[in-house]
Amino acid sequence: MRLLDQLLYVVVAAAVFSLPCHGEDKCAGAPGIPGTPGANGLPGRDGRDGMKGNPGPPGPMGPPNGLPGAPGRDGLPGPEGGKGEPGEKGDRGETGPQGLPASLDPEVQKVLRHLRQKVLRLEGVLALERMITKVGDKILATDGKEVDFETTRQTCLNAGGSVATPQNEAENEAILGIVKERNRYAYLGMKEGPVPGEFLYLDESSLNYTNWRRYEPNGNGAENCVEMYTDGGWNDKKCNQYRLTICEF
Ligand code: MAN
Ligand code: CA
Repeated sequence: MRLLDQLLYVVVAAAVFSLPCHGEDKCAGAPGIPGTPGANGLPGRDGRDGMKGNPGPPGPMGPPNGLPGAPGRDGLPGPEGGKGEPGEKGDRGETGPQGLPASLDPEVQKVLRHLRQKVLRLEGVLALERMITKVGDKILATDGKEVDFETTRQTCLNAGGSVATPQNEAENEAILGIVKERNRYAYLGMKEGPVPGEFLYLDESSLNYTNWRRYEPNGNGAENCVEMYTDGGWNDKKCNQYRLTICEF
């Protein structure tokens, strides 16, 4: 390319040399010979780095008996394990928000009305079948068995009640109804206390109603239990007799 430039130069110069002077007063002199081309400039700056090449092929296999390679990566997680032992009981939580008192809660009252109605219906059925006797807030019932006093006490306790204990005339009459119906004497829920002739309820409190038969109690410490006769009168009696079990609930 540079050679071509020089050649062009020479040709142009020759053409200019050969130009005739067209009879003017003054004629321009012939142009001079162009000077020699200057020396080459300094080399340019280095270009920018090229892009990173692709990774090279794997290297050749190492010699046998070489050192073991680094451990491989972790495998996939295994299946879920079984349920663990229950943890310890946590701390008690904070107190919840204050609710309405049950007496003012219409929902609670509605449930209670329904429950009371159901219980009354069931009691009606049981009374009709003569399985229970209602007197005041008490319910009386017998299993028809005749056993000693301790067994009577245990039977009533196991049933969630206690030995029938007349505390007023109405209760005495209600128990009497069962005694007459079965035509069997029954032990009552009372026992002789430390003072002979003084009888107490089974919780050891004093009697607030009595219906002793004439001349009773007469055991004077030898008859520690109380039975009801078929006329409703009471007699102090030994505790090992077999008497009709009547419980109250
Ligand atoms: C028997 C017993 C006594 C009772 C008298 C009444 O001896 O039952 O407890 O007092 O009869 O006559
Ligand atoms: Ca007696």
